[in-house]
Amino acid sequence: RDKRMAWWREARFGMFIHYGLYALIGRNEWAMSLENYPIEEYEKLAREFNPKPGAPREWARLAKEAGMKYMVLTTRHHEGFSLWDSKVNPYNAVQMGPKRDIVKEYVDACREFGLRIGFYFSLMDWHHTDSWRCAFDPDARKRFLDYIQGMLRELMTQYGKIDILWYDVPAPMEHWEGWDSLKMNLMVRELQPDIIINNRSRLDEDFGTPEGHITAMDRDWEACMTFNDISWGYVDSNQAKPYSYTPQQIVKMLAQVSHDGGNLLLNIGPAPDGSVPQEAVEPLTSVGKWLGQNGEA
Ligand code: FUL
Repeated sequence: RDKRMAWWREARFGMFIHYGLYALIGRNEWAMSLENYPIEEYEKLAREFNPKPGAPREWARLAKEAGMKYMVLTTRHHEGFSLWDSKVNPYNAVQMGPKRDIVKEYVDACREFGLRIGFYFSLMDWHHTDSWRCAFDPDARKRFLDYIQGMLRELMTQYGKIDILWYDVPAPMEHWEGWDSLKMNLMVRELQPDIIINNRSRLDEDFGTPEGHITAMDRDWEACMTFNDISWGYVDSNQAKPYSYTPQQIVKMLAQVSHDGGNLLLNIGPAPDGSVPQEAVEPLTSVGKWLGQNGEA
């Protein structure tokens, strides 16, 4: 473990990107659930989803400028829409919407800018028909796990070397055995021997993930924080007030994680066309300059 964790323990600073159909709603990445969207209604968003060419390069360039060392992209959030070319999940960005593999564009951009590559992957899925039934119906559970493991296999084989797997929200099964996480993560490590896995598959694996607060843990840990306070997805300023951090606040968070031995994964929610909101661009650019001047970038 020490060997695979070495780069990560020195990295300190990464960019989290929450990008999906919820960007088009502009309120919260939980909108589908919070606002009770019927599935067919929500699916219509996929038709309008159209990131501008080169958007992932913009994210990577900004991350590099800010002094970040790695990125983690929501390859599929709770809404269930896959940003990659998936055979297992036809609800994806190659078959619908932009007809482009956004994960591939993202991976290429990370490599171009010399950033380590992380995949966020939600276990909970509001779109799949078995997603709740799987908690009590063994047949549904089998179908759902095949679906989850099939998608993971695609992500772990279609894009070359991947550095981080960032699971999220293991609902509805309440125990790792329900998810068959031991087998699932063994498969992941077989396909990606050096990958680092977080603690959200109901198994502890490589690092802890305090969310929305910076609290040291007595193990490897990474605090994730977001520009929009309670939202991780894009917040449209006509609907709600986007919240920003000042460069000073970011530097302070970085000092705190460095002091307490953790990492900071700072989140941006790109706009519907994939561009980074100004509220994030300005402070991140200043932080990069500040770090550069202090010889750390
Ligand atoms: C949470 C999710 O439910 C949020 O939408 C977000 O992705 C955050 C990082 O993790 O648990």
